[in-house]
Amino acid sequence: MSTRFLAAISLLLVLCACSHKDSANSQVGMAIDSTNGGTISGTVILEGPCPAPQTFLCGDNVGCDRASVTAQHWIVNNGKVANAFIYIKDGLDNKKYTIPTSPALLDQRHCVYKPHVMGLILGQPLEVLNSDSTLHNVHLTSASVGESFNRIFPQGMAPMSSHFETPGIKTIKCDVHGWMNCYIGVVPHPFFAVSDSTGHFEIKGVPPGDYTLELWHESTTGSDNAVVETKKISVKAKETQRADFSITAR
Ligand SMILES: [Cu+2]
Repeated sequence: MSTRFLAAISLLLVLCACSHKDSANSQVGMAIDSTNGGTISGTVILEGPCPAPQTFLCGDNVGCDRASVTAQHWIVNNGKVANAFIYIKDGLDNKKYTIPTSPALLDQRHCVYKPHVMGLILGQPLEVLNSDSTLHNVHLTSASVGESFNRIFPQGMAPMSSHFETPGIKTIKCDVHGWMNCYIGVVPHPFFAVSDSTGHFEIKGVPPGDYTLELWHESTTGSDNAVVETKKISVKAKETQRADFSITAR
């Protein structure tokens, strides 16, 4: 066996080993550094009037197990806004983070989606359930080309599993019950949060650095008219950086 042949085989083995290692890394990705990472913490505050809640009568939809539904467009308590989606928009470069294999869960219960606003990491599975004794459909309406779906969801059907191909705010509707909608923020990293009923949100384990933070909140007139606010933020290791948002409803 010639020296040149052995050298070629050795080179091939090294290349194979390297490509295997890269492939493994891209699947695993980075974990959140909960020890040295910083925290972004804030409150979402409503400036100005709150849109009046819209109530829909369930009528013949006995499977909803309720008489009426109040739309979840603006949930505001003492001037603090729930259901705002806050995430790091820029500054993480191309860091790849571990994608959870456990699905993010979206339920249909009493003819509303629970949760109304949620986030997941791009590539993470989405599992949709139907806890109602009635028919729904799950209609993804604001998605990239080739990503939309519209699936019938009868009572008792097994959970539906899906995933997203692109980042962005996705809108899901039920065409059977016109008031049913929800939003899923899909981002390529784990640094996102949804404000709670007190308007509070917190994003932990953020690597030290300078970022653009973005807030998204639905409007009463559709996802094309959503409230979007950005702010620059500097995160330091092990410290909490305050990032309050004041938004106006529409
Ligand atoms: Cu429905």
